[in-house]
Amino acid sequence: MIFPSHRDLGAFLVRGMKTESVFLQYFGRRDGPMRGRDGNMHMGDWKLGIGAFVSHMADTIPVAAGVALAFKVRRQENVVLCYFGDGASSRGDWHEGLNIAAIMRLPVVYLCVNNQYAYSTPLDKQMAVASVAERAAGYGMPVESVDGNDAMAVYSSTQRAIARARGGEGPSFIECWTYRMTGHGSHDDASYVPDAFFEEGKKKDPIRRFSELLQDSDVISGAEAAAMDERILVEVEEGLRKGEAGALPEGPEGLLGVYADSEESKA
Ligand SMILES: Cc1ncc(C[n+]2csc(CCOP(=O)(O)OP(=O)(O)O)c2C)c(N)n1
Repeated sequence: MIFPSHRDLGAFLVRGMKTESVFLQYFGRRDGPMRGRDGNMHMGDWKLGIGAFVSHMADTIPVAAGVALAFKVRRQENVVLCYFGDGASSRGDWHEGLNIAAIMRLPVVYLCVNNQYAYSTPLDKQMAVASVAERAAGYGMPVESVDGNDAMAVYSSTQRAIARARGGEGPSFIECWTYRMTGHGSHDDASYVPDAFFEEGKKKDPIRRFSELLQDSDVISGAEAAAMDERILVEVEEGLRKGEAGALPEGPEGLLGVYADSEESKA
């Protein structure tokens, strides 16, 4: 089960969410994953094993521990993979969640997307230690720091952490160092970020690097990579069209599932 956050669109897609569902969600349409009742990125799909987050901050950290506890009590082999940003690690619920997961040796992998800014706050202005991993290590779990722009490094580290969780060794923490290549959102011109940061990030572009790796190791050819880019563009255009064409929820539908006694929760 995964609990992605607002920078983890790739995780939603890999887990099986359709591109068109993402657009339906962004446009607040009734056929989107949250049926037009929640913010653009606040989406999940229980059937796909994707938990929705309440805020961008650390609220899913203890929830992930709770789901992992359920897996453990039921003796299921499942593992929870929980994503968050560096800024989330400055919130109280982050610390409480990691602590309980460590004490109870729960099968959860905490994955920090450390893009070195929390909104406009650089790392050294939100923590007196040099990394989020140092915070996690203090709760007594194995930590790994990886180049978050190296797909294979992230994959290997995650596989090791999942194996530990399945083997009953409890939670792990992975810090993926990366770059946020824009402002926090479209309203933010990122004028507080030095140019050198973006230049460094550009050199380490994870998509280009992974594509080159696949081509250099003869997994795909240059022509196949180009065809894949084309296919993705078509899929995005189609998703956008379907998203825009979707119907909005009718007034009363907006309340379905919101309260415990609503029709949807009874069903
Ligand atoms: C409870 C709550 N507090 C504040 C916000 C506003 N907010 C959204 S994202 C964010 C910063 C997140 O920082 P980080 O976890 O580092 O992720 P980033 O967006 O930098 O990748 C803040 C303060 C919020 N959405 N919810």
